[in-house]
Amino acid sequence: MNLSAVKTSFQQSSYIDWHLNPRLSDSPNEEHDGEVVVQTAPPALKRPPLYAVVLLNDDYTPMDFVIEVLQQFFALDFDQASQVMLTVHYEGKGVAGIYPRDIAETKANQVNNYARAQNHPLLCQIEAERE
Ligand code: TYC
Repeated sequence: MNLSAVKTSFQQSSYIDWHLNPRLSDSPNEEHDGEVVVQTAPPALKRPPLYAVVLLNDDYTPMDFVIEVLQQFFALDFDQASQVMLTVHYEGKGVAGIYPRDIAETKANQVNNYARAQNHPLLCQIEAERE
């Protein structure tokens, strides 16, 4: 069987997928010899709403531990982590990172669980970002 015979038998088989069919068109309302032509709509994509993962200050969690957490769970380098830790220490709270909801919730839970496991009162919460 040569290539064109293979193509013909493929087109005649039920394996051909409708969106691969060369009769389908990108331009709207086209008619080809009375055949109905289907146009696929572009997918409507929206950015997911974002949430800030926020660390809260307390009087007992060691500064070194907060810096370690920020490096470990939020991929900050030492200088960035120190900045965020000091913002929390002096202003009461600070943003560790901004993510879609599921990721923000997971990170906040991981931090809270890790802090509890190490017997520190450090608290992490998520806050919806303004659109
Ligand atoms: N205030 C703490 C201290 O003086 C340090 C600290 C920083 C605690 C940030 C929590 O999220 C925090 N040891």
